[in-house]
Amino acid sequence: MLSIGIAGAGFIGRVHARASLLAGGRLVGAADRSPEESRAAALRLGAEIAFDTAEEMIDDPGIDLIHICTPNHVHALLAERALRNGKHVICEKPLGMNPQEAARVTDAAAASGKVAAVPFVYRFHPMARQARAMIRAGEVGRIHLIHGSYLQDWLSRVDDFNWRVDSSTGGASRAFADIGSHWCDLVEFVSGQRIKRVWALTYQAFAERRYTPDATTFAEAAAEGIRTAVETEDAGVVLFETFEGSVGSAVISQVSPGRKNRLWFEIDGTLSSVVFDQENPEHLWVGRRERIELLARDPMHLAADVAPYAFLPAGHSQGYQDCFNAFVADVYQNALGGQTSGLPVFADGLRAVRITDAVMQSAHTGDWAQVAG
Ligand code: SOE
Repeated sequence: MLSIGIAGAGFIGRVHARASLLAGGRLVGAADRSPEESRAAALRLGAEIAFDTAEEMIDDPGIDLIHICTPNHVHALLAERALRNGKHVICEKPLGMNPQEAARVTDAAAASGKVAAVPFVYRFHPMARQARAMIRAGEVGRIHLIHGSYLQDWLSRVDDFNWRVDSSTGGASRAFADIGSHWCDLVEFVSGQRIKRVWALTYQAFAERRYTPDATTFAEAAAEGIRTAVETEDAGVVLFETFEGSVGSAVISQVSPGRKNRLWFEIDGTLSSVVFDQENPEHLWVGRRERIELLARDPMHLAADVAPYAFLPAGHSQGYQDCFNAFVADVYQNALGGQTSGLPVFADGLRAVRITDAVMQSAHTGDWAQVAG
């Protein structure tokens, strides 16, 4: 049994905690922004010990694996410290505030021999993996186009608040670093292709937002907040070309009313097209000249290496938390010496930071930007 520590107890920290418990982790420690918030976090997550600081928890020899669920600006710092202390690490994206930081922590992970993963959990939707299996089996043919969007609306009002809006805690990019990274990771994982270069525009819905860094609720922020200039983007539109010669586009937005967590892609090939919608993950749309099919997630009819991720019978829907549960279970299995397929590791986290960096470069220069590495 792995002894676990979770740094950060917001929405995603709670998702990690549930997944960890289900994966057989012993939730030994929790840490948050202050000793009193750590005590509240330990209670909320069901951890045995509330550590005054994340650093203290990471240094504790009784902990085997750290989940880093803090604001972005300390991800690399805490991940490097955990690796130096001989811990396995799950670090939320982005892996670093820039490619240099992300590369440094990726190198540290490689040198450590520890499991170091990033929760690109949409890889664990069975029907996304089924699309990948169909592509690998040649059923889609040569890929022409990869396109889609990832749309949310939780920042669509001027008074919506989150630490991600502030570049000092979230980084230079917000919408693309936060969710465009998921979209790119998923379509590269499913298609087996890699983005070579990008041309991008970013968009800001509001030049100012009313928020205060210490507010913990939207209402608080809106009531007490002051109008502050916003440096990060609310949306982005990206064109891209892959090394394999396909072309594609993506619209990334956190200001699209009514879209809650709508990651959607279509991959069109010489033989067929496949469409996956994260908000309706129980099906995969498959288009052919002669007919259209809607494949249901049925463990009896999935590719052999996909079926294990469809752990409920057809009609018993699997969703977002199930993806996290499968991801954490695979990380723990690897940490205990096992082997799994398709685990998103720090090298994938570095790739996401490099793609984000190219998008921001292109948006700034107005030219195409090559994706490093
Ligand atoms: C907010 O945009 C968020 O929670 C992201 O941070 C997650 O990575 C994404 O999976 C859902 O939306």
